[in-house]
Amino acid sequence: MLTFYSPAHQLHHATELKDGVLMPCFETPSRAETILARVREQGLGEVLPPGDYPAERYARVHTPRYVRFLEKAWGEWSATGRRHDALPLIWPVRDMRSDIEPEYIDGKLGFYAMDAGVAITAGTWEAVRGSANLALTGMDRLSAGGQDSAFALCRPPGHHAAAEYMGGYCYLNNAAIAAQAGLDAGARRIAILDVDFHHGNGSQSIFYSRPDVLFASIHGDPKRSYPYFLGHADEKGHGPGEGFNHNYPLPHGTDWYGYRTALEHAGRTIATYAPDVVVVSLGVDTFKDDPISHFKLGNEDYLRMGAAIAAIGRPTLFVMEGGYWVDDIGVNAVNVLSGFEAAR
Ligand code: SP5
Ligand code: ZN
Repeated sequence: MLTFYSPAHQLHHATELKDGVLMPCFETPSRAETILARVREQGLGEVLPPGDYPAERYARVHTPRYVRFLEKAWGEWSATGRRHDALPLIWPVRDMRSDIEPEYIDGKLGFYAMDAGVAITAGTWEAVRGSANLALTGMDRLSAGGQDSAFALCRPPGHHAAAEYMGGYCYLNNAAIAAQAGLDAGARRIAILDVDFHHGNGSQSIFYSRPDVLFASIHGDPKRSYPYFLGHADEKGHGPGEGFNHNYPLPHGTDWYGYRTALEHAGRTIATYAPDVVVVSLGVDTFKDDPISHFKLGNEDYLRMGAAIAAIGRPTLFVMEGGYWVDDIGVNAVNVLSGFEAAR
């Protein structure tokens, strides 16, 4: 399997507000480096750089004003004399306005964010573009034919980012950008299978009213888990998208036996949809030792997960999302890919 990787991710190394304290982000550069080392150690296949793409490609699923904000945010923040990471501190809720973009950077940060886990630093935009370009390059290789799978080693992750907001360590939605690129290259239908511990609220939101991208997500029940406000089982899609959104919220403590049932159901739903490509939002924060999550998968379960994804039987693009127990992140992520290949 081809892996797409760029060292640009190292330019993004941020802080987050957690447990009421500003601390180093769980989402660290060492995550991607550990996965890359494991890809090489296991001889998964060639490691290739991303192509370059204009920002218009991101604006196929994000609004142009949001993409512009991401590009300019650090410059606007640092022009006010501040040198530490830019973090939002006020958010528009319920009945506040979302039509008028604030002019001042402090207002913009909150306007375009869902939480305080998305610091913007001097290198964030370069890293974020690089990450999205990896997903685009992977999809382009699948669309060109000759490959039936690829791995975009994306960092920062993407699935919490929606058309017009960032959140949960995510800025551009790499999986959604790739899915749209597949359609733009001629695919009729794409399915996104999201196996990250957290609900992929951004991906769901982007495609909620569309029948050409089916979204299926297996995740910690939002009644008790981040992102709390989306990801319930009754969210089925809207209008022409009705019936093309499938959520599988599972309780804290879920192990492989509980997980497998949901994964097989999601797999059958996707196989019936018969997409031209499956995009897997590959988070391995379902691991038993993950510091911020609550499932109980073990190392070998990721081989089984890969085999279950292979059973869907469609060309597949894996896009890296979360996973914060860095000691095992390489083993677990690559186990999914090896399990997939072994079952093909
Ligand atoms: C891509 C991805 O996996 N994003 C996850 C973002 C989760 N952010 C909020 C986590 C809050 C966890 N709080 C637990 C504190 C443990 N001391
Ligand atoms: Zn996650």
